[in-house]
Amino acid sequence: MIKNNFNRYTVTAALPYTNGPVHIGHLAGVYIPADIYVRYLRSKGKEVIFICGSDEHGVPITLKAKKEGVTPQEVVDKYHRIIGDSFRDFGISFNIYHRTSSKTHHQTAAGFFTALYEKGIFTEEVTEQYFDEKANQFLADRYITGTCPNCGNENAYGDQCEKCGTSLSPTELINPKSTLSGDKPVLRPTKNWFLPLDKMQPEIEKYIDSHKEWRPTVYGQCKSWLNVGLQPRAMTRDLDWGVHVPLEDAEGKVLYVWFDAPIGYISATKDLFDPELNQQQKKDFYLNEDLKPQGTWKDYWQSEDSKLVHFIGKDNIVFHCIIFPAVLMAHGSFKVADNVPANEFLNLEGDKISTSRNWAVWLPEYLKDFPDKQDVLRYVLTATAPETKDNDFTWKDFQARNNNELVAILGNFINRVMVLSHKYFDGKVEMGSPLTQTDIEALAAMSLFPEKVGSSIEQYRFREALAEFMNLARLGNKYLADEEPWQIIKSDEERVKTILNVGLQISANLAILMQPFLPFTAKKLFAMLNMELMDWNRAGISDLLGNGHQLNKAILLFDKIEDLEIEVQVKKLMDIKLNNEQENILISEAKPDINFDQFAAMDVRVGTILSAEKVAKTKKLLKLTIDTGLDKRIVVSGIAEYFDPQLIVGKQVSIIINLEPREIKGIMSQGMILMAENPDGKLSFVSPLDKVSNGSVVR
Ligand code: B3M
Ligand code: ZN
Repeated sequence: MIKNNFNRYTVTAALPYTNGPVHIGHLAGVYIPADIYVRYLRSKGKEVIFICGSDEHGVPITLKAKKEGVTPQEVVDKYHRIIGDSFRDFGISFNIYHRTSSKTHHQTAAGFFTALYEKGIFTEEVTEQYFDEKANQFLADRYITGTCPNCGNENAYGDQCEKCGTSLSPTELINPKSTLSGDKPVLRPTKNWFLPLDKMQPEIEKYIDSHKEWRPTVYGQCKSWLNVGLQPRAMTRDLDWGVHVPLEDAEGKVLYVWFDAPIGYISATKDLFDPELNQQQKKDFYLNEDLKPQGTWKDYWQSEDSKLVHFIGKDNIVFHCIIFPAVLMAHGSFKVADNVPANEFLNLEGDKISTSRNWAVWLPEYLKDFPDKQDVLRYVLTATAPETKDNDFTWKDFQARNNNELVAILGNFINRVMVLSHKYFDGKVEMGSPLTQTDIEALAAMSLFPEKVGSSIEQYRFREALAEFMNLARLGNKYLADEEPWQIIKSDEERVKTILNVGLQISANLAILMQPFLPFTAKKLFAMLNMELMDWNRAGISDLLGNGHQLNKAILLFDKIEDLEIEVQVKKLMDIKLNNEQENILISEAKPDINFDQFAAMDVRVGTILSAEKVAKTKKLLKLTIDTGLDKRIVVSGIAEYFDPQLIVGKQVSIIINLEPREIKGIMSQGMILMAENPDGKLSFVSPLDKVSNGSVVR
């Protein structure tokens, strides 16, 4: 189990940008693994603080404000609440969910900058930065995109390429473009303060090299950047939204969001331990007063006997493993992370989750459609977590895991033990005939699970830990199926008492071990077993429920999810995909205006296709015979790729009959069929909805 000399734990989860709700990718990538880890440590009786909050600065916020026509403060106030509520609703058990627009954070982040400035850490440089003349502002971070010099991704941002994770400066982008005006920006001189990561490389390298136990994806990415060589990075920006640079000659400049945001973990910890926090602040920061951490904020950030773990997504590795540690090392009074178990990305139905394309399962919407099924989502997102590679969430798999694992294995076992205990012994825990060898082996096997599950959690292998947990439920099911109490109740009641006793002890152990993964279900199970919540250290014991213990009523812990519920979700996503395709399609520009006479000169009639055949040696042409109501004529039309000649005979079409005849492939064509061309190139006939006479005038 936990073999180390840490007395307390500081666990942080990446601060989500408050530019939109959180979705299943956030939960899978960061917040569920972090919550499992923290709940486990608390269950082990460890001193833990779980820190998070809203990342309220940076260009994502100001872009959203511009898009919604509101102020950045209004954006962050709106989404801080939405996100904080979602985390609460899904049982993400932060001690505090803080926010970087808070006074404490501005003071703390500015204080960090001043401390480094006064130590002469920063280099002050006037450099050429990209400027958008139309928008009249400098272009930092997500205000500018271009091609990543490292991997060729054409949508890299001015500070980072999300595809390969590399940290960038705008001037490193190839073919830079302003995201405000779309124009090619110009270069203008401006002063900023740089963190000399190049000079700090030896110290940073020593730190990274001391953590070969980190996930290979994390350690490997850090080493690849170190091998390329770290570059100085500007820690200030020419922006107006953020923490103002606390210097005289820094008008109109704020701290780089990735300088200030990780310091948000420290600001949040300060407020967590601030006894002067008022009710409004406690509410705004989602302060969990049921959790009463001991000590002071410094115990968690400035003493080596506290373990610091950052839970993040892979696109945040450079900031948490290189830049933030460099800032902390430069400051000198803070410890740096002991581990950074970054997850890869979760895709949705085979496509990358995207806020801008609304390609996501948003948490508020999930809860509306699946109220009281938070644990089902927690279970599925843990079982399919992208711990070592990107993974895919599908609604079919969601339904399958609920029905075939939670209902059929875990729920079924507990329900059978509970129902039989009530049916045969009025819900009392009884001990009948002595334990058999099989019973002893089952209980012995059960006693190994706390270590098996716990050890995987401590190594940040949460998928494996959950699978081990489910193996205990499988063990219970097998034990019951082998012992068949329902078969022998008439012949050997004393034996059945013992069998159900063993089954109940396994159920009680499942309740303890499920707490980190399925906190809502654990609560229901403890209530059903009429047990108080128990810590991990009680797990493995085979008499958690003493003889005579009275169980409460049996309730179903999980229920089946029907096909229709899933079809609704899949249809919702397909509609989003279709809508995106429609939006992305470039509708051709309108032609110049004409006057009425020009329009009236065209003579368009309804006609019927009498015959159709392919024109020899062509791919696209059909030779049609059309009854125009005035005559029967030949028209050659470029629709062969879209229509089978046999299937369009008898179809009514709109035809221009006074178009000058043209010879096409040796055939005299007398007119033109009107077709609607979808932006994706697909053709459709322009026909009257109802059957009309041939020769009817289209006006
Ligand atoms: N706001 C999350 C992101 O990159 C970023 C994390 C900050 S953690 C200090 O989406
Ligand atoms: Zn890249």
